[in-house]
Amino acid sequence: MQLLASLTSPYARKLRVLAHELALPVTLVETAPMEDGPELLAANPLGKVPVLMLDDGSSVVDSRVIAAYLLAQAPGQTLLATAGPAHWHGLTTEAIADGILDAAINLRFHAAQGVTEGAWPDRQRRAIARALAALAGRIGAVPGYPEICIVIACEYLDLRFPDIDWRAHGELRALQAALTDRPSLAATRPPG
Ligand SMILES: N[C@@H](CCC(=O)N[C@@H](CS)C(=O)NCC(=O)O)C(=O)O
Repeated sequence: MQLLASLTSPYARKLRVLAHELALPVTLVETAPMEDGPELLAANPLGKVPVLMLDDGSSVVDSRVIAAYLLAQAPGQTLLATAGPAHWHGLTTEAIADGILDAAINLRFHAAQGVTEGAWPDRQRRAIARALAALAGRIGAVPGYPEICIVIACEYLDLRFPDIDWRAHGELRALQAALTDRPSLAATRPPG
């Protein structure tokens, strides 16, 4: 399997961590989405990364769908409950963490056009603040995939929005500190 992704994509990082954790044969193919390369557009009409290319030539798009696919390749995995309330709780945690990424990337695109203040950026920042507070209350006793998603979102804020003080939430600070040396996370940290 090949993962079309950039090294800084936080969505792709979730999947690179999963591949590492589950010892799945996933090769990273560095792909810059904004270049609109023909391989990417053929695999994902949305022109976004990450995309997982399967060995039969078909593609799986969107990080949450790809994550579900990778988890399904590892029967017996313990990173995400496979059914029941814990399953839906975990997926909801992932969705909230992804929502932080969505809002942060939205802020970046607007900033690139000179829009850093006003109703829309303020709305994104409020969403990030609420989501961080919510995630602080959703951390499970045994860190798994949902907790990995939380750490990836927090570290992405460090990379792009260091002014957003997610460490004000002691639970998030403790989680990131506990997971920082986990090999899968250490191996996928974005370059500077
Ligand atoms: N919901 C998508 C979001 C993916 C996404 O926004 N990726 C960014 C890179 S981090 C991208 O490809 N942006 C290019 C674009 O929006 O055109 C996912 O979870 O995979």
